[in-house]
Amino acid sequence: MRKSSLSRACAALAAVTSLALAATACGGTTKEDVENEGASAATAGKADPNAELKKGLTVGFLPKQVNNPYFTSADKGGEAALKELGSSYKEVGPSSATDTAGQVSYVNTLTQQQVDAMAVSAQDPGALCTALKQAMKNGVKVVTYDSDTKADCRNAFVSQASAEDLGRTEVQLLAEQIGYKGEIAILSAAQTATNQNVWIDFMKKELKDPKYKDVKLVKVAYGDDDAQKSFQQTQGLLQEFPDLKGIISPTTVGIKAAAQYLSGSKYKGKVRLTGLGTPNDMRKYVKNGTVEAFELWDPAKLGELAARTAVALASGQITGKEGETFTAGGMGEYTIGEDGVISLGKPTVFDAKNIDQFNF
Ligand code: RAM
Repeated sequence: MRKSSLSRACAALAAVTSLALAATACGGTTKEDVENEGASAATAGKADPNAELKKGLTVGFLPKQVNNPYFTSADKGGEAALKELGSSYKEVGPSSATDTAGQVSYVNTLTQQQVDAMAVSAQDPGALCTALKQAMKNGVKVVTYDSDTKADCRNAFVSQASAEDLGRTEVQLLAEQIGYKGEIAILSAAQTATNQNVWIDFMKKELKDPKYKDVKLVKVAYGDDDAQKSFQQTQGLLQEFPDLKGIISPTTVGIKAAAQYLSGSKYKGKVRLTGLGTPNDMRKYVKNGTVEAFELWDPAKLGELAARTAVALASGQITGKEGETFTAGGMGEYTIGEDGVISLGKPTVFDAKNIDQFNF
């Protein structure tokens, strides 16, 4: 789908003014029309697997949070891939992982700037929908990566790994370490975060297995991907539940802050900690005995796949429909799954034996 200069102007207008005003100037489109049409825009057109990859595109990355090292690595992976493909990269985004209004205005800004595609990690599943649908309606391809929105609010979601695998394996890792007995807690990111909430649902499902009958989940705390808040929440968990045996923190910011707290406390090595962290953040806590094992995928590969997906969409090779396939450069061939989900692969479990082989 090509952008007409009128639709580009309208997108710009919608982005800088209220939607209602833009709607009047652009032929009476209402907010509801945008919401309804977004769904068809998400799957419009036919894929041409032989289409050449376009060059000279601009892809905007909008992470949950710009000052988070996890997203710095992810977005650098996207930037390198775009450079290799002859396209341009830009990054915008809020500094807090709980600034959904900020994310909405960044989506509008990217639409207004007429990028060809955007890669977004959503802080909240629903909050960005109207803005993302407006973007798609104006011919901007929308890829979510890391944290999804609703399926009809984007063209495709590049997922780090199966959400079910991630949720279940984190419980398995912790249960083994505490001998399948005792109280556990979860230290999550923002309360609205799509990715963490899906993983936590699978953790709860895993805990229903009779083998965990002596394991009790006592609380889910939220550190908002803020180092200080996550540190304080860990401290609070130990105060509230002095018998706590373990914590799962499915966020790179949370697990690092929890490890920092535990390693300087009397709980070091006694209260077990696992979850999702980067090897570079966690190395010292594995070496000093605070953490035994945790997991993650390579964030740079996730960013690279998001960029390659964005370019394949903008080139018409794929539309985001289940069953379509495309070659993501050196990463090989990917097939789009149910609901437009593309899965990067399996996460890696890090422990004292292998952690020094990784540098991210
Ligand atoms: C934090 C963010 C991100 C998540 C990782 C594991 O950096 O919450 O969304 O995927 O942790």
